[in-house]
Amino acid sequence: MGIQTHKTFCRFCHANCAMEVDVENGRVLEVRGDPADPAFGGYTCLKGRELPDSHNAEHRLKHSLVRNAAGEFVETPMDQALAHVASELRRIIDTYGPHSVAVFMGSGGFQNSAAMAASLSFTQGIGSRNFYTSVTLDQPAKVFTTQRYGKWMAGPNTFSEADVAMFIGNNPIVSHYAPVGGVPPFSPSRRIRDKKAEGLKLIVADPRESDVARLADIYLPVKPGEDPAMLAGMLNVIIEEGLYDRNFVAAHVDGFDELAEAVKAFPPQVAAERAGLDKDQLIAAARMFASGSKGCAVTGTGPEMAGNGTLTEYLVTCLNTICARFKQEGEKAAIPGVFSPYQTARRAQVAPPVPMFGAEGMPQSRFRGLGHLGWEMPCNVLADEILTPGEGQVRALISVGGNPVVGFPDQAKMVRALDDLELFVQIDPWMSASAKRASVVLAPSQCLEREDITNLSEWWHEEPYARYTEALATPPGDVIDEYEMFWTLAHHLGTPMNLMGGPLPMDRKPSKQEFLDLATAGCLVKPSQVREDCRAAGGAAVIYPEKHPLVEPLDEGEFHRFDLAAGAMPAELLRYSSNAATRAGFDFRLISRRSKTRFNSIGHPLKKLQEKTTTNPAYIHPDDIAALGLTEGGIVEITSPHATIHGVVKASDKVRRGLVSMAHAYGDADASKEDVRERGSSTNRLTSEVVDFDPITGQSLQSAIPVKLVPA
Ligand SMILES: Nc1nc2c(c(=O)[nH]1)N[C@H]1C(S)=C(S)[C@@H](COP(=O)(O)OP(=O)(O)OC[C@H]3O[C@@H](n4cnc5c(=O)[nH]c(N)nc54)[C@H](O)[C@@H]3O)O[C@H]1N2
Ligand SMILES: Nc1nc2c(c(=O)[nH]1)N[C@H]1C(S)=C(S)[C@@H](COP(=O)(O)OP(=O)(O)OC[C@H]3O[C@@H](n4cnc5c(=O)[nH]c(N)nc54)[C@H](O)[C@@H]3O)O[C@H]1N2
Ligand code: SF4
Ligand SMILES: [Mo]
Repeated sequence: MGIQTHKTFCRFCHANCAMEVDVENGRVLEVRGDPADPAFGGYTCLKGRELPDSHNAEHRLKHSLVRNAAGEFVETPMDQALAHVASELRRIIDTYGPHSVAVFMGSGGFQNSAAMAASLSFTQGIGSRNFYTSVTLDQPAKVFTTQRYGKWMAGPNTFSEADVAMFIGNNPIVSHYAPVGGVPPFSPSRRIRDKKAEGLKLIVADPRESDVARLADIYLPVKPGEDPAMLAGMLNVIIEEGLYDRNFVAAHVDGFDELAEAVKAFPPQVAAERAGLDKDQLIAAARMFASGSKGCAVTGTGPEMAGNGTLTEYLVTCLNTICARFKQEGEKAAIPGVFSPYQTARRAQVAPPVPMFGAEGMPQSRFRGLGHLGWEMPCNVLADEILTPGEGQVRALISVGGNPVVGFPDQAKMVRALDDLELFVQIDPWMSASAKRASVVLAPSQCLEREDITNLSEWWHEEPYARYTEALATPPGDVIDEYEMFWTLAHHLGTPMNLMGGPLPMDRKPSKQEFLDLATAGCLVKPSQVREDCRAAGGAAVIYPEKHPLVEPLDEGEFHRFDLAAGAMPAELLRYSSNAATRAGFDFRLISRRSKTRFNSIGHPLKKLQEKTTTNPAYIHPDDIAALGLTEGGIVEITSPHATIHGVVKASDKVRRGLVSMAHAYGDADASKEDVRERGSSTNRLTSEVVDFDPITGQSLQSAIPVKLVPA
């Protein structure tokens, strides 16, 4: 057959970079960026370029594994493994009721365009409230805040039209992640440089001088966890100096006076001191942000995980709201979202409120007053739901592309919980830290062996850009797509799967195209149509300019306003102002960062990525290294009030003093000082979701963790 070249897109991460792939006899030979793609222009990163190794690796799981009576894994044909899982689920549901089955979709699951709809509809179909995703380990406050304090139906200003931008604990050059309004992940560094050449003013707040901080006009080295002081100080300046949009506030915003009163507790001197900043820099940042005409403040994971995530997100919402950083009538809607089923028009007004955590009638967990966020339970109750006897105790868990052993807070407790389950099914192409503890490991196909659409990445595309890729490589062994696994389980159990467009057929397995059409019903262009159009374009992306929704005028009959004084806000700011976050004896803070060579725990088995690093170094300021008697390349013992881990010391003058900056999702439950160079360690061993957590979302402290450091 010879070598064939196809156009497709990467699914190692959510960015979905446009790629060309060379395939011979169904085997992936090489991938490279597609220079002809209008959004990506040939851009890829070193993780995506390892897709061939990922698909072809010898030790990839090509068959499913089921534990026998002696506790050993036995290679089992997929249909038998699924029948076994279904019969175990039936027994558990019959014994304990439907809530005893939990499903967790992690970041490896999100990369399959059908897995979210499949796993959610499966869980709802069996009648369980216990559906979890990594969104609640990640940035639940963003979801909560936009719904609670007001969501502009037409969307925010986009990065391409901005003349000012502020990135708070977000490093898109490495993470390829930003909320809408931040920089899209298509060649992010070049995009920021180009915008700066056009005059963009960039403010970055991060306790370490991150990759993106090096491009900033104003860099604010904020103390971890003290973003609320910095933001309240900026709001204080903007309100005192009258730099906000008075007309917009009068027309659309309630609660402004309460906000203005609350930020009086943070005059610049007080705010700067608490946040560890220079007062004049803070004032300059406030003026720079407010003097722009378009452009948003956005946050990444850092400040959300640093203890006051909801308060931080709320203050960022206030900044964007009082400066009116939104799309206006007659403009194109911020993000067209070709595959997103939009039920509502994109109007120049605030959307009706959506019930969120704690709202009456929403499913509740048994812990800490936490309940459903949208349709999912927060991850930080899962270990307790498994370990605590009583009505609703979780006895079976299906994890699709998640890695609870390294991704969740309190590693030791999560491991106890997983080991306590009657059935733990891990859907994973690798013998990951979690797969090792499973009762059944189901081996999925990998991305180039699947059909997929770009629904995960489309919230970054300012144009109606869409793709449908064919399956281009032949799956080895006995592996199938995750949506087929959930369908087969539901088929065995006799339970329904209802998608956006109605029920899936359960008497015959639907094709992926049929599944995707139903899952996105009501979207701008159906996946089956995009598939045809992409085929006609030789597999390339298609842009549908005529489908771009325009922002419609305000509808007086459906009028809503932002409410900046709803719920716990701004009272939380006053609580924060009188509460200094100190922990006697733990004078350092461990802050999270992303590893360039891994996507969370994805990529550990790949050779070229291992050649770059096998550990997650502990980055520490050289003066702290000297003061603590540590040595570059030596091992540091890192102790929180909860536990101890080890790290390989790496000097970095980009990190503020008093900090250690480390990536998560390395190591394993049994990783130790002896193998920290080969495996790295799990920062989540240091955390506890019942000791340090956001009072509103339950988000655990996964950054700004109090620690002490000693040479090991
Ligand atoms: N301390 C601390 N903790 C954190 C964070 C932090 O910054 N600091 N970040 C949090 C965030 S933002 C997130 S999103 C979570 C992530 O937490 P999780 O989603 O639980 O963890 P991942 O490491 O992404 O798990 C990915 C799993 O998918 C598997 N996998 C790889 N390829 C495939 C595939 O093609 N198909 C399938 N089915 N599986 C595949 C991998 O082997 C791995 O087991 O961690 C959170 N935890
Ligand atoms: N290469 C790679 N890319 C990834 C991932 C990966 O593991 N590797 N993970 C993916 C996932 S799941 C997600 S959710 C996204 C996340 O995307 P981002 O949020 O952009 O993730 P980071 O690059 O860790 O950037 C977070 C920044 O917050 C800073 N920070 C830490 N604590 C604080 C604080 O208290 N305040 C402030 N202001 N800053 C703080 C850190 O120093 C860091 O620079 O990235 C995704 N992309
Ligand atoms: S940024 Fe993400 S999608 Fe793009 S090549 Fe890297 S891993 Fe793949
Ligand atoms: Mo994430």
